Amino acid sequence: MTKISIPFYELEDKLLQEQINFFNKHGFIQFKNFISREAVTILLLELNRVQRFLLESDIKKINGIPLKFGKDANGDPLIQRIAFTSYYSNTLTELLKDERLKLLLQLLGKYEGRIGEHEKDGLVFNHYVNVEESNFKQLGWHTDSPRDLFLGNRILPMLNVGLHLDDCAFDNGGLRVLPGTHKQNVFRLLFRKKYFIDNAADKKEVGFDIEAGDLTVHDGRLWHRVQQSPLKGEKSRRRVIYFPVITGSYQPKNAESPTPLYHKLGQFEFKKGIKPILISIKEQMKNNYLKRDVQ
Ligand SMILES: O=C(O)CCC(=O)C(=O)O
Ligand SMILES: [Fe+2]
Repeated sequence: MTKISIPFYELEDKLLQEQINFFNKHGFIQFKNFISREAVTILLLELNRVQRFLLESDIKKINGIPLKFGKDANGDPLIQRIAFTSYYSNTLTELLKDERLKLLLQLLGKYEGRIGEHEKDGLVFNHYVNVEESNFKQLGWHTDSPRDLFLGNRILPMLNVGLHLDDCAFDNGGLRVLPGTHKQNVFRLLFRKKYFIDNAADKKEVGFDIEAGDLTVHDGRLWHRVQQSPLKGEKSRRRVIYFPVITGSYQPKNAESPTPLYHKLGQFEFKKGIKPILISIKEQMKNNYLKRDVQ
C-alpha cells in the first residue's frame, strides 16, 4: 500500500492534455481546491439540513434507493448514505451546474457523457465515522460498473466524481484504488476480488492525501475501496458527495423506480459468494430483456 504522489492539478477553465493522459493511464485523477473551505462549510450545513428533513419526514428510500442509517458518536441518528440528495437541495443542484464539471466529460474520450443527477443513484452523500454504532466505517473492494449488468445494460464507460468534505490524509484511511484496472477485461472486472466483502489491503493499491474541497474522478471500471480510519470518533469522520458521469441512453429514475437488485442483495448475499449474484444478474438481464420486448 503506497501513497501516490499526484501532480498538483486544479480544475480551471480547460483540461490539460497532461491531465487527460494521467487519467487515461491510471483510471483516476485528483483536482485540488475545487471549492473553498467556506463553500465546504456551507455544503456541510446544507447536508445536515437535508438529513434532518429526511429523518423528520421518515423517508427511507429515494427513487427506490434505500437510505443507510446508523448512529453518530453522541448516539444521534445518522444517515450514512443518501442517494439523489440534490432532490432536497437547490444548493446541490446548482453545484452540479458548475461549468468546470463539464470539462470532465472530455475524460470519456469518444463517448458522449452527461452528469447523472437523475440516473443510477444520482448525487450520493456518503458519511463514514468510526464509532461503535456506525454502520459505515469502510467499504470493501468493488468497481462501480457491474451495477450496469444488474440493470441489464452493457458496461459502458462512466466516471464517478467525488467532492471531499473532510480532510483525510492517507494515514487516516479513505479512498484506495488499483491503478490501471479500468482497462481490464470483463472477467477481471467481475472476479478480481470478492465484491464488497474483501477489505484487505492490496500491495498494488494506492491512496491519497485529501483535503476538504478536493475533487477526485475515477473510471467506473476501476477497482477501489474505502479504508477504515485508524482513529475513532470525530477525527475519523469522512463525508464525500459523489455523482456519476454517464454515457448511453438516458435512464432517469423516479419515485416509482423499483429497488435495484444490487441494493436488495446487500452485503449478506455477497457473503454467500459470487454464484447467487451471477444467477441474479442473469435473471435481472432476462427480465429487462423481456420488458424491452414488450414495450
Ligand atoms: O467514499 C468513497 O470515497 C467511495 C465510495 C464508493 O466507492 C461508492 O459509493 O461506490
Ligand atoms: Fe465505488
